Amino acid sequence: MTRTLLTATWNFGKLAVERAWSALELGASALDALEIGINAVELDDSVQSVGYGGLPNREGYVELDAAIMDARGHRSGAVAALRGFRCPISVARKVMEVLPHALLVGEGAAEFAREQGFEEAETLSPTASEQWLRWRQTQTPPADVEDHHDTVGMIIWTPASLVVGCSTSGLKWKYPGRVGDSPIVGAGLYADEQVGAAVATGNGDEISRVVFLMEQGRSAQEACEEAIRYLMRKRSDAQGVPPHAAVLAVRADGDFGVCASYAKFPYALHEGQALHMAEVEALSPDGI
Ligand code: SD4
Repeated sequence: MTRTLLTATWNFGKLAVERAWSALELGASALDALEIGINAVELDDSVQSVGYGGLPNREGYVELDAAIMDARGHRSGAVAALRGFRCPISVARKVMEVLPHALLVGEGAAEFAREQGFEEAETLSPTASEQWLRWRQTQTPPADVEDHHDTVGMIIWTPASLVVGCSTSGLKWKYPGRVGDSPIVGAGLYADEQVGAAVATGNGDEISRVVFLMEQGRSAQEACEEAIRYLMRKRSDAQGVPPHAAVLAVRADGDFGVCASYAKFPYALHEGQALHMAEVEALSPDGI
């Protein structure tokens, strides 16, 4: 296979990259491989922050956000607060492919998914339901993402294609209708054929206040650091503690970058030879 790069967020990024890589080896397009990789995490009920198995909102409903972008043609599609479908990335892809719209939310997104023949299914797993019932006894305020952050975000680059996607159940116990950064093009993800692609994970209420830009001439690493530095500068609290956020980026020429506002952000990287798991340290607050 020609030079290829696949990268995905968090430890479950390994599963996404493995599945996507296998699909590419069998001749799948980058877009198909991306969907297959993300679907694997969405359907894994042990992942409590993505798809089936994700923790619900405060009323006990799982509301899923996902987005996909194909740099070629600068096309994108997204769904937010989608209930009743386990694979929101697939619905987001359909939005991109068949609608003249970029983002569908709530009941409109569900209606579209039904129309497109997606199967409705229970999205609240027994384990997530138990945890929600336990939380309901105490009703502690909706947690920050510190103990619950984990959007699956993936980028696939080949000399002929550049695609990016992400999928999440968002913050646990969130207010119904809350939408984070993930399905917002320019916040949760972005791709441009001439520039590159980026995908974020972390506290989406903070990330969505930042627009990730990879300017031509910067390395992917410099672009990631600039985005995280900007977030740390603008959104750190009075004690100087920054919001949790991390970003992966691949420039149009295949140059890779990663940066996080906190230590030990794990990600998966496959550059055509072997799959590596790695962890990045927090960006130093010096000079932000
Ligand atoms: C959100 N960014 O909905 C997502 C949550 C997340 O890792 O954890 N990302 O805010």
